[in-house]
Amino acid sequence: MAGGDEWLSAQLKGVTAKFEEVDKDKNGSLTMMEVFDMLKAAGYRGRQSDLNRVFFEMDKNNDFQVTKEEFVKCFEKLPRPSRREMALWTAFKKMDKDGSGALSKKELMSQAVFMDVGMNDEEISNLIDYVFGDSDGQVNRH
Ligand SMILES: [Ca+2]
Ligand SMILES: [Ca+2]
Repeated sequence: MAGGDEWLSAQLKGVTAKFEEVDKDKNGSLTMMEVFDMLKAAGYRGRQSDLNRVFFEMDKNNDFQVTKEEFVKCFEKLPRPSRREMALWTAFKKMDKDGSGALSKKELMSQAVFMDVGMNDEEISNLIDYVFGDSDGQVNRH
């Protein structure tokens, strides 16, 4: 599937789940429902058809189960900026406790500098702009 990996990386932006946490019934593989729950818990608001597609992109051998191997492979493919983006999303979700979906960029940066992402303030600022879009200093969840 051409461009599938890039598309998948974009869909999984903000997902930081561990396989063991996603595998709710601890049977060593993920069902479609378990994958959907993971995405929704991460704030994913895609259409059902996109959720389906995420699952099948992860399920490489099409047996309707995502094994740990398939899961890990999928996340290993995420390029490094996506991992940084994920760290930002995690910080964003932590701070946005009231679920308003908006934080000031300054607030987000004050949180971000405490994270071990190996970036200076300017890089973090640029990344925030890249991930969330710069809208007059307010950061809004998509
Ligand atoms: Ca399971
Ligand atoms: Ca599979």
